[in-house]
Amino acid sequence: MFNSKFGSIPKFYVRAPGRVNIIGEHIDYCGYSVLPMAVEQDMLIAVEPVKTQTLQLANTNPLYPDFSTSSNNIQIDKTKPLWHNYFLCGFKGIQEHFGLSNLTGMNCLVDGNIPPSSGLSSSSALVCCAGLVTLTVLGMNLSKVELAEICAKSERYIGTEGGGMDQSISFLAEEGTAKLIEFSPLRATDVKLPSGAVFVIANSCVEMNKAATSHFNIRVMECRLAAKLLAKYRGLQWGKVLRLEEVQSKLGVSLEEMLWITEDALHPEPYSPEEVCRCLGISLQELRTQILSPNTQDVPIFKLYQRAKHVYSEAARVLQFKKICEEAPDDTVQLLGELMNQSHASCRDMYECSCPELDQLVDICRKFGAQGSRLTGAGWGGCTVSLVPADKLTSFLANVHQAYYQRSDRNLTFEKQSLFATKPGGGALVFLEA
Ligand code: ADP
Ligand code: NG1
Repeated sequence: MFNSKFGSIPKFYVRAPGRVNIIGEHIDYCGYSVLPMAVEQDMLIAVEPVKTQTLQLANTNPLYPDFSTSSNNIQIDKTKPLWHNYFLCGFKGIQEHFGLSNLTGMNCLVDGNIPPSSGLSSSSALVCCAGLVTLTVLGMNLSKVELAEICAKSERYIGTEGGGMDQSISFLAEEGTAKLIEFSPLRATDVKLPSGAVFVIANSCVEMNKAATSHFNIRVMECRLAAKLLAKYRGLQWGKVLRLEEVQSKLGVSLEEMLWITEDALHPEPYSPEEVCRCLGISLQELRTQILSPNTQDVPIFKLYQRAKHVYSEAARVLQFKKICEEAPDDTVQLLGELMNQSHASCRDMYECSCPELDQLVDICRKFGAQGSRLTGAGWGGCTVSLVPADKLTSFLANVHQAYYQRSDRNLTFEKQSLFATKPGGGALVFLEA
């Protein structure tokens, strides 16, 4: 296909994987650690550097049209998350890191098999893959941590205010182990998953593109406002506080204490923008221009109590999950499953990032033998991850297939990528011709 598109052959190939987040949802952008693993599915790009300053992109999937631009005038349209814009995020991130305004051109053919908009990070895999392609064309070197940080920052050019989980695991993943990803400074620690059980991904087949809606950024902004109100309540300099984790570290208290402080400082009724302004002593204009993102300026209510409660409790569950994996008691699988179930309940009730199909799929997975099941990734659609005892795997897959995917009222086209067991996969790689 490369040959028929560009009339030449690729000089090298780059792959970057998607991921499944086992536990720790919507807390990376609040500064808290998360526990993902890379999946086998990935983005693969065939590349030929060229002497002209033209960047030509093609895709093996006809859903994604060809695109061409000058490599020294990269424009990323935040209002339309077209596929090539994700490539441009990675490209621009590396270009800016090295302070280059003129880059050589390249021909690229992209091939991806991560289900899009399903919580398995197809977008970040594309951004990371494009970043590594650009680095390789330039003949420069960066550490995996630097690459992950650059790509996390540059994916925000698409308009979403994500944390760094997806880009970090795409670069730092290693086959056979999940990772605890910690931020500021970014680091990844192996987490040995229990033997005797497998993680199964099931796609609800409801797609949710983060950049095309404001759901995701509203949550980021609610957490930001909650952090500011909590900081102000406890007499901290709240102006520069952006993340809930900063409040905890500045106060030097435990996550459990942060839950009590949230109870005291915030009320469960939604906050209007006017009330937020009164609490912080700022004008509506300041709230809009100095705190909120462009696509959240007209949000009528903010649920600060619920979001903060989710974040602090989910951050604690991640640490408990890791501890149980390390200590490996006899009932490890049951204990991990309970934490996953609690995580789903908190995502559904406090963070409101589930949807009826995901809730139903989680129930079906539990009914047919999962010790724990939860939505994974941003939510509002996409996939669930379930912890299933290995001896129940075959019957689990058959029963879930029948109960969720074969219902005539659902009209789903079931594909192999919709329901599968997964193991921790390796991170991004460059394949050079010998
Ligand atoms: P995810 O949770 O998978 O990261 P997003 O909604 O953030 O979902 O991003 C999905 C977008 O990523 C798609 O709309 C598309 O623009 C891009 N994308 C995903 N897979 C591919 C692919 N194989 N080729 C090109 N672009 C892709
Ligand atoms: P996905 O599942 O790729 O939409 C998003 C964010 C993550 C994280 C999760 C929720 C991006 C690129 N990714 O992931 O950083 O916040 O949601 O845990 O914004």
